[in-house]
Amino acid sequence: MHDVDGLNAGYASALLEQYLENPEGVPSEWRALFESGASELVSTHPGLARLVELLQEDGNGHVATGPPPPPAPARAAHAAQPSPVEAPAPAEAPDETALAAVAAAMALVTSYRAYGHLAARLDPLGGEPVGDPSLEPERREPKLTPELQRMIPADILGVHVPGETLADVVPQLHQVYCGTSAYEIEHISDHEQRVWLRTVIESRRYHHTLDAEQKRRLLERLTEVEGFERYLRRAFLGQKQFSIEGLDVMVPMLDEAIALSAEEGGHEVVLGMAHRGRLNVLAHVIGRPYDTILREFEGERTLEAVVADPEGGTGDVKYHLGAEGTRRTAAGEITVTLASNPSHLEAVDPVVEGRTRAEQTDRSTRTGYVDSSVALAVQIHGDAAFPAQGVVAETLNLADLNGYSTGGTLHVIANNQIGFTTDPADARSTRYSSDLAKGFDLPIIHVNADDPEAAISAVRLAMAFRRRFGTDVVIDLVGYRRHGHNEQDEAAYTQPLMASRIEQQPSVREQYAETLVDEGVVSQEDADAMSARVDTTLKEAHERLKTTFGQGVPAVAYEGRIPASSGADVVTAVPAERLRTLNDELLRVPDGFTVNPKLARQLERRRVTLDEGGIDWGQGEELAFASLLVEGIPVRLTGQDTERGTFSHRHLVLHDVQNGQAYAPIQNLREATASFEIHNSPLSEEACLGFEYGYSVAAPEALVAWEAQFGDFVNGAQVAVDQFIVSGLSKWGQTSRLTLLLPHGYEGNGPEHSSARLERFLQLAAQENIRIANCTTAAQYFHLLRRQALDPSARPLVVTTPKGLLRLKQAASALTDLADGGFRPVLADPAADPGEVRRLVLCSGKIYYDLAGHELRPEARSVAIGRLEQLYPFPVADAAELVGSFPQLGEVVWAQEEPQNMGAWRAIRHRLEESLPDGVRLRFVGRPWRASPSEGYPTAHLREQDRIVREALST
Ligand SMILES: Cc1ncc(C[n+]2csc(CCOP(=O)(O)OP(=O)(O)O)c2C)c(N)n1
Repeated sequence: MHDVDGLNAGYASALLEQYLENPEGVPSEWRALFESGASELVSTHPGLARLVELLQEDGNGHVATGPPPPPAPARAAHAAQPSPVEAPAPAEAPDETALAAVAAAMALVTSYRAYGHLAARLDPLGGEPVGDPSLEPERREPKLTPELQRMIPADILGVHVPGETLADVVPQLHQVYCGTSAYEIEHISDHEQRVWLRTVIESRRYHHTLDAEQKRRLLERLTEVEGFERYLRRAFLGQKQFSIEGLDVMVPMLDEAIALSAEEGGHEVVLGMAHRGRLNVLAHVIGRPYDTILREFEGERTLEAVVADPEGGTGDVKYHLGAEGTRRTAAGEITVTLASNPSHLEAVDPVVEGRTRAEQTDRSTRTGYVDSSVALAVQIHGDAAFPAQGVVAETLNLADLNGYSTGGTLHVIANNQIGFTTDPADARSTRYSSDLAKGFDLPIIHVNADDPEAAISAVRLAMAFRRRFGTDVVIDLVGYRRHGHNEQDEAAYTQPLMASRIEQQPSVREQYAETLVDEGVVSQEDADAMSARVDTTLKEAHERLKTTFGQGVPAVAYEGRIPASSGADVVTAVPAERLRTLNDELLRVPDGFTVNPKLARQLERRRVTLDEGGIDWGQGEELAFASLLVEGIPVRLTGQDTERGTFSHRHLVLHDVQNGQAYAPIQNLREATASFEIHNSPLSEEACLGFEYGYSVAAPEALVAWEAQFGDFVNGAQVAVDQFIVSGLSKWGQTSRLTLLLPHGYEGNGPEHSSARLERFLQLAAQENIRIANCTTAAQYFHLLRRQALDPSARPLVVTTPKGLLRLKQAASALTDLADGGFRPVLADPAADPGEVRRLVLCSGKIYYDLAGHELRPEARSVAIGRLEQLYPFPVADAAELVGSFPQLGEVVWAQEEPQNMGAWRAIRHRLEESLPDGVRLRFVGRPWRASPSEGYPTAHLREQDRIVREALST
């Protein structure tokens, strides 16, 4: 039996607590002790011994038990009944009674920690909390009557609130866990995090007590926030402003997060948010002058105020625009960036993470050095959007991954208890908007938005948690929406009771002013004067603005806008000697590192290809990357299974067969002066592509590439493509050199492993917003990648990449192809005799090899086969030159594998027509109009492929 002589009270109570939480979690001898009887334990613990004495004095140790009262009725629509209270059987002997009472007390403490939030006063509109029977001492078994509570010593309970006995502790726990702040922490699987959170929450370590000056400043801030919205509403009746009112405290909360980030040495805060309160954040958190915002409102009324975009962009509505500002804090200056975002709620989440990660990464080192204290990501979510938009979950899943972590994001749910006109009961299947975050082990702090001091404390706790554990944390800021969804909506149509309740609700500024007047911190006159000052400032800014009308408005200079270029002047060839050196290094592993022998044989082939030819796709790619690294251009490549490559063609990361250790020769090039980041991504498209977009925007000097497993899957990231990649330049003047690698080609693998939906990218291409290429040789790919990295004009690039061609001999290249020349947007037919050619078959991508290798090809001497390697911007001059090089030309055939309603045809048909000399016909050959991209049966595929090629070549 266990020797309990050395038993220490704290240890015993910790074990008992653990035992009550999870009996299997304590050592077996202790379990036996707890289960077998209490006397030994009681005799060793002074607190327990004292309790036994008290019980004995109280009358033989009998504790009132009796049947538990009936459960409280559920008061919320989706109130789930908590698990029944478990308590030990009634005890007779004082020892056992003592232990049972302590167990009940501990279970009560545990309930406060786990379910206290259910009884918290979180709703500023006074909604009653659902409560929980497990929080009621008298429903415990044995009943924790006030008398018994006074007998149970606090020190045995492992709590961090002050008090001598349970009777002192209960109200303290109630205040901590059921006040205007509440916590969900008990789901966290990391014991250290759980214990840390309990300790700091109960000891109120981050509970911020403001001095008089701080209170006054907070009131001033709330006055500015409210005054701004009120002024806009008065001056621009009915214009959309998506007022923050009801969640006003969000602004001082952001102030606090920014100040704390600066204190921790941060130099940037990257903020993502939707429409709600955005103008207020722009004005007060980013520091955009009032007149610039007022100008946009005026712009809706008078063209005089409109800023024409000099480069033909569409611009965007004012509550989507990003901005950057510098904030002065006690710890120094810090940059605050608000990311531009589309209407698509939460789509900006991964973009913010990518931007933050780029800010945190030093790209001058081999693998990139990430310091998460440098930048902080802050995401503000809507309460309807957070649980319902899948990209939120995808983004949360990035948080702790090697290639994606930003060391903890501060999430704030701007919870106004409504989504447009939709009530929570129709918006989510969970109790709280924040519940998704529980699955990611994140602590959740709920706070009533009408208690500004509690809201500030929530930020302090959240930031301390981030600093300590480097993981995400969620604040669910529970407020309301003072007006309709926007200023044109009438909330009373759909939520009449809530709307009339809100009408009665004094604003947070009014309430706080009253509190401070009561506390003697400010006088009512002071508080009124604050409001008047804010109003005057806005009026004056507005008047000043009006005097500028008609004077010609200076055009907004879009930061980062770089005019497009053809990239023709960029030198992409690399001297042969340098390529040889790099190639040798790419094949080098440290002594003692054992490469898989089968793979080693494949890699060895790469040694001879520089002399003998046969540089394949993977080798061309790694030589492009390596050559950039020694030129000081950082590269980041991510995607599903990208380290090896979906088609096992890349192998940039090797794994020692003996010990599994990974080694990437490309991260160990002697002369590299920039980082090579490579990561297998999680199985997400939307968040991963959004992340890389954000990264590429913040790292304009780097080549950032994202690879789809198959191109077909990129449409899972369609929002990132439509709303950011192709339109960001036009809307926000924001572009990048993000590169999408999309495996594409008809090889009989069915409707979902054939098409990257080239047609969609072509449809979205305009005003030189992106580049689209579909190249056919390793050398073309090599030059394309280098051009993309080196072109001073940045644009996203979409590359449809091959599968079968990865190893096709004819698609491989020789060293001279890399060492000379550059990317060619059009490839002519080397075998054709121009004088003889009557038909030009033009195609793009893999079908070229089907045509060139077909049995009919040698006979078809009047046919030339040209390749369009760049589809957008359409190479007008090169295409015209090719067409014009055949004097006898009678027709041009556009041949494609894709159905007629897909592929490149419909987007480039007019381009081809424009390039045709008089009398030359244009004809389409390919799959007919189809609802699905390709056949599901390999034999049907082969037949169709053969038909297309025959039709193109038959004369
Ligand atoms: C992906 C997407 N679907 C639908 C909408 C249309 N919409 C705009 S605001 C809104 C309600 C959002 O509610 P919530 O997330 O709670 O934010 P709130 O407006 O209440 O601040 C909806 C459905 C949208 N913007 N984005």
